[in-house]
Amino acid sequence: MKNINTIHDLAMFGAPPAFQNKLHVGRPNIGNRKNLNERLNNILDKKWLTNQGEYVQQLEKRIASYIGVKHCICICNGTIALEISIRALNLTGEVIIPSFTFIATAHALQWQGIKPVFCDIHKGGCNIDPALVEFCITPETSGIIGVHVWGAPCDYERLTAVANKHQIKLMFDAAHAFGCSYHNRKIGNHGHLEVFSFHATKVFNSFEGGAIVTNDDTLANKIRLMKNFGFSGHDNVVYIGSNGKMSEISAAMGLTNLESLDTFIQQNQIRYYHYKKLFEHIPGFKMMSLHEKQKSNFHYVTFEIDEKETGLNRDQIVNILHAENIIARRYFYPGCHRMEPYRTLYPNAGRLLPQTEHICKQVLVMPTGPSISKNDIDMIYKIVTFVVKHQHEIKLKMKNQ
Ligand code: T4K
Repeated sequence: MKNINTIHDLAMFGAPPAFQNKLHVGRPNIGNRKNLNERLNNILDKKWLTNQGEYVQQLEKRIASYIGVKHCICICNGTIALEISIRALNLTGEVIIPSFTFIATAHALQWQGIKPVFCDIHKGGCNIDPALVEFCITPETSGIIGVHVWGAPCDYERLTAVANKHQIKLMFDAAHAFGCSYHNRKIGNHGHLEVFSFHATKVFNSFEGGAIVTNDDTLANKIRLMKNFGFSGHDNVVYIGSNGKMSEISAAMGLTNLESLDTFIQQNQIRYYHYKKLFEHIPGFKMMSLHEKQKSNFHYVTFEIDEKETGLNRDQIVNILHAENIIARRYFYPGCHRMEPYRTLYPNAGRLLPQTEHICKQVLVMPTGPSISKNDIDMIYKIVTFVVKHQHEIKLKMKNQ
């Protein structure tokens, strides 16, 4: 399909005007600037920029208390946090993960010579299916990494049962799930450990950043050493390690944003329900539902597009929205198994991933967060309604180009 010049074409059909400025998924949330600037000045005055400084220590304590977990170790980003976690748990051979995740989950394994074994997700959601995990286990399997996609909790109970039965490790990529809860307990308390991303695009950001949280004292000590080259005091290296340290500037941003996190989540929630109220009237735009036992951070507004009803497929809709300056995203298209090096290494992986293949073609993530107003959402709704209503003319126009 060719990209149509949709601004021009939709306008010809009498569509509402396109947005003047681009509306993005993932605009950063920024807390109180005065507090941030004070902290930045303090860093510069004290000339202590990194290496487990005062702000990193404060942030670790506050996050641990917010989550209700014993240990929080701040790391320079979520990907390095995954890599260090994988090492700290001694994962080797094969590790089972979903393919429907950001590529970092798979790379963190492959980068260390461990084979990611892609498992399908369950119907009606986007998380790894515990029933299928069992079929992926071989004598080489050392662990499972569940991913709480869109902040929706994995099926902790069943994954724990599988991991215990086969005596393998269980950890979670909780990159999307900061501030989310399951059964009134904050995500971050399950498996051997859980990993957050504090990237700029996340509900809670520290510019770049991440954290590993765990209730296991021994593991926490090991991770602390590993993120600092394995140093235990001056001149004494006790493990192979890396440099996973968070800088003071990131921690200053983290502390500032933590003070506003409840507000960010409330603002997300208002937008989430505004989308829901409007879009439930649009055929073929099914909003991904929340788990009944879940408290969400409402950071992602995701739809499953049913082409039979919209008349246009997801990619056609994304092209049209982009031309209208609505920069919706296709996370996690085309699925890790269809990206390098995995598509070359495992060319047949898709045969075992029917639900992943299906969802990868249907998901659409809409712009949201405090930088998107309710009026913006009203306009997005009008444009989408228009597109669905005029699907036949638009399709004809596309065919003739
Ligand atoms: N596991 C999972 C499940 C993850 O989703 C991620 C990261 C990780 C692990 C790894 O954690 P980190 O190592 O990243 O801490 C973005 C993020 O870069 C990535 O962190 C995130 N997942 C992924 C889901 O989304 P892209 O390729 O979409 O980034 P990009 O540059 O296209 O930005 C997205 C949108 O955000 C843009 O349309 C504009 C907006 N934006 C972005 C930045 C960086 C801004 O407005 N300002 C900004 O500063 O990956």
